[in-house]
Formats: sequence, structure tokens, C-alpha cells
Amino acid sequence: FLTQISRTFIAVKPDGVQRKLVGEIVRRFEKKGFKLVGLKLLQASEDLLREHYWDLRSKPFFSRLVTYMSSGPVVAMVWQGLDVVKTARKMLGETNPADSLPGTIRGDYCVEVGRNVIHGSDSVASAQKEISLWFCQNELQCWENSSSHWIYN
Ligand code: DGT
Ligand code: DGI
Repeated sequence: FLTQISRTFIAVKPDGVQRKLVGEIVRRFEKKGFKLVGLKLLQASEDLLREHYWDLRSKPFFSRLVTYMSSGPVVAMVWQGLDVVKTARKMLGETNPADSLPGTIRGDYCVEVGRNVIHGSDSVASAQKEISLWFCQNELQCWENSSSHWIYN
């Protein structure tokens, strides 16, 4: 099969928290049918963020990005479900909010790439890396979703 139950790392960025978008973002993932397996509020260190954004380390905006992302609390989450990595990216929209369609989170709630309110892993491999970077094993919950038979056949 090409489709898999997987996990992805989602973070409401400091601007998303300040703008009271946490509930709206959690609501969208819950209503879609994904399962929440980890959630915490934290102010990320610059070291954590430099590791998280390692692939962007040579970009001209890298230090601004780390400053922005460490400027206030973020809500870090792990969501699980069928093809959740790919689907979450669709729910987020494009990196640049101007390219994001209405109906996506970035398309509905932000205007600038440097304040794009949410992060989502861009591949299954980076999701695994990011989940282990941001969460300990004992912060991830295994639980039976009582409505799973109405979401999956
Ligand atoms: P994410 O989900 O936060 O990893 O962001 P992506 O993957 O949608 O976008 P990415 O990895 O290209 O960019 C990471 C962060 O870098 C993103 O929060 C916005 C910021 N960024 C990207 N390009 C620029 C830029 O040209 N200028 C500035 N100031 N920031 C940028
Ligand atoms: O995974 P994405 O966030 O969609 O995209 P990414 O991993 O290429 O970039 C991570 C973040 O970096 C993105 O959410 C915002 C920031 N970023 C990316 N490209 C730019 C940028 N920020 C600014 N200011 N300018 C950019 O061109």
C-alpha cells in the first residue's frame, strides 16, 4: 500500500500563540480525524531551533527565523493518522501565505512568510527527526480512539 498511518510534528509558532490561533488549529486537526498523541507549550531555545532548522542554516533569513521562533511560547504537537504528513502540509498551505489558498491555515490566518503561524514536517523522515528532537518518548501517548471505526474502514 502507498498509504500509511504515520505521525507528524506540528507547531503553532509564537505569532500563532499570540494571535489566539491555538484552538482553531487544534480544532482543524481534530475534526479532520487525526489523533493527538503529544502536546506541550514551551519557549524553544535557540539551540533547539538551530537544530530544527539545520537545513536552512545558510539562508540569509536564518538568524531572523531563529529569533522569531524563540521570541515566545510555541505549542508543539504530534498528530497521528493515515498519510498525516502529506495531508497536514495541505491543511497548512504553502510556506508563503501569499501562495496559500483560502481554506488552508496559512491562507486564512497570515500574510507574511516570516510570520506564517504554523510549522508542519515536510516528509515522513523529517517528521521522525523533529518528533524525537521536540518530544521524549514518555510525552507521547498511545490511546484508543473510540471513533476510529467511523474514520477508517
Ligand atoms: P516551517 O514549517 O516553519 O519549517 O516552514 P516551511 O518549511 O514552510 O518553510 P521553510 O523551511 O522554507 O522556512 C522555514 C522558516 O524560515 C519559515 O518559518 C519562514 C522562514 N523563512 C523562509 N524563507 C524566508 C525568508 O526569505 N525570509 C525570512 N525572514 N524567513 C524565511
Ligand atoms: O516547511 P515550510 O515552513 O513550509 O517551509 P520551509 O521549511 O522551506 O521554511 C521554514 C520556514 O522558514 C517557513 O515556514 C518560513 C521561513 N521561510 C521560508 N522561506 C522564507 C522564510 N522566511 C522568510 N522571511 N523568507 C523566506 O523566503
